[in-house]
Amino acid sequence: MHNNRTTITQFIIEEQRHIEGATGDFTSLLNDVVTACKVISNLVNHGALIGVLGAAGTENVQGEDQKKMDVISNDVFLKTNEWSGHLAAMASEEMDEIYHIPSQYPRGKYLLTFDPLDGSSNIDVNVSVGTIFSILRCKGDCKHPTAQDFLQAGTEQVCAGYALYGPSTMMVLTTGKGVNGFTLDQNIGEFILTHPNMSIPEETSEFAINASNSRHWEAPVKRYVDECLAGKEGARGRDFNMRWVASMVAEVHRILTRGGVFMYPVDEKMKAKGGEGKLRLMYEANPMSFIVEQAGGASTTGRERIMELQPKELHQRVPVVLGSKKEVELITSYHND
Ligand code: AHM
Ligand code: MG
Repeated sequence: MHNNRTTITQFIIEEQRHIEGATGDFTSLLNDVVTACKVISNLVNHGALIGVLGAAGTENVQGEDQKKMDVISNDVFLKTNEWSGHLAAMASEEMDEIYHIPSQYPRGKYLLTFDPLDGSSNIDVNVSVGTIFSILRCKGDCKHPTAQDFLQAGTEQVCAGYALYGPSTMMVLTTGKGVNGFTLDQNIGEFILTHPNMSIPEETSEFAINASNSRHWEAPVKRYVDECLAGKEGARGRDFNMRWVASMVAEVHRILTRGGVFMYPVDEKMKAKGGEGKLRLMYEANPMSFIVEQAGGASTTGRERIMELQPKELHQRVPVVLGSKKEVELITSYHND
């Protein structure tokens, strides 16, 4: 039974064989990203036993308190990926500026962006967290990259993926040819293909939104949620279920598994402060949109397709509505009414 299992390495190499002119650089880069996620998975698993829970006592560029594991996982990602020669630079939710590859290592043609520990408010309560990453091509001067080189629309992504540190550790990936899920076999230290060709059902009766913000919501969001809550007796004519894990990776994984819609919209409170949303375009919204679209779902800001946005700055935030296609289209139509 164990002989015909496909490891993630085998899967990536076999995919590469179909790409004319592929040098193996991308395959090797992706392998390092996988290794970084395995290291983070191991740290998260050991938690309090190795003293990695709790606050770091620092803030990130957005003024959010960092957890110890935010800082540690960021470092794991940098150290695991800086030496290979495949990257021109990296950018992370947890770092103010882009990370230049140290001078002792060669520089390559790819850019890596990541949220090393998404949903980290969950880490101390032992609820699922994850890592989100995206790979872009460096189109400028790869020897001297700047933040500007990262400002590419989501449609330019070469690869996006996430690792989910839940009851089991999973890796879900797309390179633009569908979405595949792998489960970490802890005994052999390899991700095994367990969820080939993941696809999101078009329709759903499950939504996810942080309802504690409801008094600040814009009218279209209120309308959608009210109609869901009205259930069978309301405009939708059926009952809806609600979930909120506060861990985008876990929410997207649920949607890839059984459908649903996830929203972190812009609201009046954010707008009053000049804000445009909570989630970050480069580290969260774009990679997740790529995955969701590749699985047959849709992803918008409520108004426009996220993947087509031209990023203005590295740490830009955007409203996010993603998941089952028909529901996302409905919510988007309410905004554009
Ligand atoms: P983080 O990257 O700092 O962990 O924040 C992003 C997270 C998402 O995973 C999640 O969807 C959202 O923030 C939860 O926000 P809230 O605490 O407002 O419910
Ligand atoms: Mg995050």
